Amino acid sequence: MTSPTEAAAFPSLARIEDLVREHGISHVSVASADVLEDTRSVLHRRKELGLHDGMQFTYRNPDRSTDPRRAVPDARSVIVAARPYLTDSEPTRPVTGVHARVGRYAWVDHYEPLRVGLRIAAAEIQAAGYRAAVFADDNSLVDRAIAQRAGLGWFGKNANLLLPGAGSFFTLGSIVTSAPYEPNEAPVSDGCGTCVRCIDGCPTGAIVAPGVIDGARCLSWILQKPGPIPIEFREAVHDRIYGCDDCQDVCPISVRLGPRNTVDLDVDGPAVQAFVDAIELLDSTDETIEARHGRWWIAGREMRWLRRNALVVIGNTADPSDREARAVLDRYRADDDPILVEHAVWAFARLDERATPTS
Ligand code: B12
Ligand code: SF4
Ligand code: SF4
Repeated sequence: MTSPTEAAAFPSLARIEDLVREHGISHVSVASADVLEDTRSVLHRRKELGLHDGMQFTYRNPDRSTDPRRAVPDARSVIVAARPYLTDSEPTRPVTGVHARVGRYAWVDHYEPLRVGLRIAAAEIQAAGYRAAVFADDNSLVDRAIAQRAGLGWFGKNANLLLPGAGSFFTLGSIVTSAPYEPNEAPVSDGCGTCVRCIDGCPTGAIVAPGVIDGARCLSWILQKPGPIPIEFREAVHDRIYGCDDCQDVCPISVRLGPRNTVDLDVDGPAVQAFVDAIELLDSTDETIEARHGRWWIAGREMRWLRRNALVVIGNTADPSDREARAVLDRYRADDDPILVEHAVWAFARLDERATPTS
């Protein structure tokens, strides 16, 4: 690595924008690499209050995940990027069988093209003699906070970063670099106003204050974390197996403006996992499940947690007279795994309850 005085001119921001656009990245801006002090305090405070519900990620080491210079010691700036994941059309829901729903952000791997685009740009910065490291959905940096500092958007009451004129259906990533890009930190003013639709629309009441998520109530985390799904949230899981979109699907800004920024995706193509056949998953080996869904974040990479979710989906959504569904639940009532047994028993009882609705 050469010293900055020996280094060649680093690529302009316009050049970076051109490079990453080919990978679907639509928004780019720059933040300083200073410590994210406010976010550090928020992480510590939420840990103290237990709102992280044991989550690690950026909570594991808040002092590290809020300091870009822990990742790149002589970092001067952070180039922040956003890539849309909303699609122009909705995938077709299969009409037969019991199908579990996947959150939009996980229909395909949207992080990989974001990282690929950023790595190509980082390579040009490195070629000019500077350090540059790419982070996206990594434990090393709080992506929303650095993007907010770079003026890419504002924190919605649903905690997501909303981009002006575009909404929140974006993944975020960055290049932490020793190159001194000029920060563009003009703050974006709050666009939520008096709206509270996401707070009212969250099926579990997980948005406990504007911008504050209680991890223990958030279905997105409940479906990833280890252990039994708390009984009080099982009906709210409804047909979800991974991810939850409700607080964005009810957001008038994201719904109205999101379609201006979409990703090119054949939603009914073989690469897209928008629906998962719950019975087929429960009949599959761990190896098969991992081959299909291993890119998802599942606690300990243990496929039993996806089986657990699939059992709850069957209880909530299968036709109570569906023999195949009852047969698979029966098999799981005799499983070796006590957590799966308990979820199968619950699902069976839920089917019975749904078969005899109270007047
Ligand atoms: C842990 C994590 C989760 C956890 C916890 C989420 C959470 N809200 O913290 C779980 C598993 C629940 C989760 C769910 C989801 N996640 Co997530 N997740 C992360 C991860 C790894 C860390 C987030 C983090 O540090 N949280 C800690 C807290 C402190 O941050 P925060 O909630 O954002 O808090 C900020 C606001 O509260 C704000 N704030 C403080 N005070 C106030 C006051 C007011 C009034 C307001 C409005 C705001 C505000 O400042 C805080 C600090 O910056 C990031 C990737 C990364 N490395 O950053 C992705 C990330 C945040 N997730 C992402 C996505 C897409 C999702 C889901 C939409 C996926 C899904 N469909 O299920 C949901 C959305 C749930 C939600 N409403 O937040 C994207 C968000 C993109 C965006 N446009 O915002 C990220 C950035 C990944 C990425 N690189 O693209 N996620
Ligand atoms: S992701 Fe779902 S459960 Fe979590 S806050 Fe949003 S609506 Fe609520
Ligand atoms: S639903 Fe309303 S309050 Fe929530 S993020 Fe969207 S605009 Fe803001």
